[in-house]
Formats: sequence, C-alpha cells, structure tokens
Amino acid sequence: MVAITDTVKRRQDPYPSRLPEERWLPRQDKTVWSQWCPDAPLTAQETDHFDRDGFIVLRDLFLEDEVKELMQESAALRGGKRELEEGCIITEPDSDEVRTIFKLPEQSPLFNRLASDRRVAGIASYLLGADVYIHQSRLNYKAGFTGKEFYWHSDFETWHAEDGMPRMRAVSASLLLTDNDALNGPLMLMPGSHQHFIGCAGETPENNYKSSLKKQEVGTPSHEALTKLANKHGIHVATGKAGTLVLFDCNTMHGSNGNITPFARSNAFFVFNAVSNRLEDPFDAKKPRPEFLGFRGEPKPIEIASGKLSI
Ligand code: 6CS
Ligand code: FE
Repeated sequence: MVAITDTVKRRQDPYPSRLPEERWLPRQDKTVWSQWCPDAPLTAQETDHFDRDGFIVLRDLFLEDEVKELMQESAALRGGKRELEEGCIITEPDSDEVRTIFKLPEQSPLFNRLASDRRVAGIASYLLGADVYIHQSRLNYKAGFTGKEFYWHSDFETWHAEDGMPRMRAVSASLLLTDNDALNGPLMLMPGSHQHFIGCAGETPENNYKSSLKKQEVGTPSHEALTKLANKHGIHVATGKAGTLVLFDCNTMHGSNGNITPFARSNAFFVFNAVSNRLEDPFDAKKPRPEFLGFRGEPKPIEIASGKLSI
C-alpha cells in the first residue's frame, strides 16, 4: 500500500515566485527559438544581439507618414475622441491622468493592423519560432511633469505568477510614439538579465493588479538583487525618435523613471506569446487577472501582414 503523506504535491513549476524568501534560478528556456536564414526579418547580427542582451532597438523600420498616423491615432484614443471599452483605462496613482489604455487592437483598426505587421508580429514569430497571438497590448502614456515611474521588474514574473504563462516564450514590442531621450523617463533595460529568474519574496494580494498597474510593489526584486544584477550586467537606456521599435524578451529586467520634463513620452506596446505557451491557472495567485491583462481564450495565430500600414 502506498503511504499517504500529508504533503500536498506542488504543481511542477520551473519558475517559482511570491516566496517566503527571494530565490535566483537559471533560465530554463531558449531566448531565440529559430535558426537564422537569409529571409528572416532580422539580420544574423541582430538575432545574436537579441539572444545575448534580451532586447534590441530597431530604428527606421517605419515610414515617416506611418509614424505620423500612429501618433494621431494614439492622440485620438487618449483624447476621448473614441469610445473605449470600459475597464481598459488605468490612471496615474495620484490623479485622473491617463497612464495606460489596454486592448489596443480591439479599439483601433490602425493599431490592429500594426499588431499583425511583419515588422512587429513577424519579428516576434521569428524570434519565438512559433505562431504567435497577443497576450496583452497597451498604449502607455507618461505625461510631462506628472508621469510616474515603472519600478524594476521582469514581465514574465507577473505573467507567470498572476496569469499562468507557463514558459518564457513571449516577447514584447514597444513602438515609440514620442521621441524618447535620456530625460523624459525612457525604458531602461539590463542586458543579459533575461538569463536569471528572480523568484520574488512576498505573497500575491487579492486583486493585486488594481494597484500594481499604477505602482508595482509585489513581484519586484530586492535592492540587493537589483544591485547585483546591475553590477553584473549594467543598465542600457533605450532612447530613440518616434517610430523606433524596442523588442525585449519577457524576462528582461526593466523599468523607467518618472517624467518631470514638459515632454510627454508614449509608446504602443504589444506582447506576443507562442500559441503553444497559452495561459494556464496562475502559478502564484488564487485567481487569474482579467482578460484585458492576459488573453485566456483559445489563441488564434496572427496572420502576418506585409507592406505599408493602411486600413
Ligand atoms: O501587469 C503587467 O502585466 C505588466 N505591468 C506591470 C506594472 N508589471 C508587470 C508587467 O510588466
Ligand atoms: Fe514591464
């Protein structure tokens, strides 16, 4: 007879987090899942760069008038000129200023077209060696003077713990819709940090997303861990003019400062996940977050669109 033990079998989890104590583990998944070939949407050098650093900044992928149209569309969405789906808007922690609008393709045909573009979804699908779908999408807006910081985090840590994304096989694409320089709170990334999974200390509070989207406090590494990571890997600042595309692996450590300059900073942000990596039950939270933060339906592969953006 098999002895019945009183220990509950823990679900198999290569990336445990929200623990009594912080814990470092090595990455168990590839970063680049395709073999480079001449018709790939990135050069061999760009592919190696992404593999090594966990991100790449791509300039001049989009035409000037494509970028202009996207900027106008973004202003219209933010400026109350469109009916937006309820519950998809997040404001700043201390004011009613718009910080994020979620579900971008659902609310705008032009952003929907952008999301399936070869220069965005095509590159994501190539890097992940898989058909992809959108896990999350958002328009981030950091207002001049009042836009607050995003503290250091790995996106995967939250998506795994709170949404149930099983493996590191997702990539984020951030298209800059304003010029980003060193001053207006640009994205900062730690090159090479994607090779470490930092299981964070602390439990997930109920409905954590309600505060974490304004100011994340759970699922962030300790000062010691961040110091160690930054000393080992350094910090890169992803500056560029509007139209620049920043692609980064789901586990790359990143964050951004507040914006006290008069110059707003905004970007359109799409997270592509491999269809084979669809969400399960959360690994470290009682119930999953709402659909606007992580798509939970049957993933449908994006059909990649080529040519100039048009609707
Ligand atoms: O909640 C999310 O999905 C994203 N937002 C924050 C503030 N942290 C984790 C992840 O990047
Ligand atoms: Fe993030």
